[in-house]
Amino acid sequence: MDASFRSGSEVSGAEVTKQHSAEHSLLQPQLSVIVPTRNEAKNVGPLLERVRAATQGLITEVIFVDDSTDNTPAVIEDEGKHSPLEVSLIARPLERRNGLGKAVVEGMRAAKADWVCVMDGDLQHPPEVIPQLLHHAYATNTTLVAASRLTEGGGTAGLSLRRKVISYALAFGSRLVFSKQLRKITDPLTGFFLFRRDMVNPDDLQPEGFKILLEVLVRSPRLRVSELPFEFAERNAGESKANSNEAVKLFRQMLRLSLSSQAHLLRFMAVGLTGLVVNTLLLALFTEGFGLLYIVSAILATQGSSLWNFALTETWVFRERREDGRLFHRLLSYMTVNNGALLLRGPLLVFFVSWLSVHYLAANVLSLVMLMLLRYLIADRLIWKKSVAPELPLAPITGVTGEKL
Ligand SMILES: Nc1nc2c(ncn2[C@@H]2O[C@H](COP(=O)(O)OP(=O)(O)O)[C@@H](O)[C@H]2O)c(=O)[nH]1
Ligand SMILES: [Mg+2]
Repeated sequence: MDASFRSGSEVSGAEVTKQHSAEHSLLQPQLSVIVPTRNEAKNVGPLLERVRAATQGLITEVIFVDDSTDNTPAVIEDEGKHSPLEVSLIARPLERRNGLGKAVVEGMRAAKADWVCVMDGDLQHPPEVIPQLLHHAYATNTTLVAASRLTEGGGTAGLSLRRKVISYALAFGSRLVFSKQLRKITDPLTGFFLFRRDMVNPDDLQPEGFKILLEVLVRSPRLRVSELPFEFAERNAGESKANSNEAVKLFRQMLRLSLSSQAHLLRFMAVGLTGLVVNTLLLALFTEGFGLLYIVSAILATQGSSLWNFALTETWVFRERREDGRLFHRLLSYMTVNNGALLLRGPLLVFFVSWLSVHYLAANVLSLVMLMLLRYLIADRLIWKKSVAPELPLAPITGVTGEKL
């Protein structure tokens, strides 16, 4: 086969080399397989051959994202030329080597197919499972399928007892913390999964260390998720790069993920506190300075502090959700909600004090917190709501066995 070789810049700033086979170079791939590698020279050849055999009938590209210190990149270039698959190599320069998870994200940016599969390069993830994952995605109408070592039918034969215990414990811990996002997932730390490319935005992902799937699941709320058991095999050749540092990085990642899923609420509350100060100052100014009746001052002060809150909410709390041209509409909605909240506090106070016999000071705080949450929900769900692109149906693809998937 007359393989061509060229250097390109498909990924911004990346050193990407591509080996195109004559067969597939002009065709849009149907499946992108991302393989992060660090010193896997002996595994590249067998991996490519087994991926080729397993994905026959599909136009498949394999993207290696490499951080090796051995001759793995040279082997990838050489094997890539001889493989009928479209093989790309992102060889990361020393200064861009920032861990396995972020290597996978670079691969996602370069992927061209509708479906993306992430797998290890040491054959612990058997390539024969790839078509099963794809088949499962279509059969269950899900947009991410995780290959699980820990569910019934799966296995961890390739792990030492120590690694098994760690895997179970970390899986258990992360399912506890992210129970909502992980309710259908037994093995959130598996490195073997397949997903629809349009459902995951690489810009939203900042994984630390090894655990990329957890990051994908927590940061991609549009995904419909399922899993499939598989047997985690022995390493083919070479050595594991996992060490106890990874557990520390995982804890940091979990902390950041849980904080960031509350980030909007925390910012909204911080803005609310500054608004309280502005409100009090204006109230004093109108009453003492201009001699207005305190009720009139309170109404005016609320307009002032609401404008202040709006400016901060627009430019900080929900800054990434601003839609051009609807600023006035958002301002009007926000002022209406805040004035409405003011009207609601009276009846709410009466309800707590007279009906539930709550002390009036506690009732006051309670009503403030409740209205803050209500205002937050309205702001989050209605005024600055996240725009969601509609999910377009994908064309069915003809699979490895020729059957319609
Ligand atoms: N690009 C890249 N790949 C890595 C890095 N560390 C590990 N890998 C690859 O990620 C996959 C899983 O790593 P491995 O050491 O086998 O971890 P284990 O299976 O948990 O023991 C293998 O393909 C490694 O070559 C890294 O820092 N950068
Ligand atoms: Mg491994």
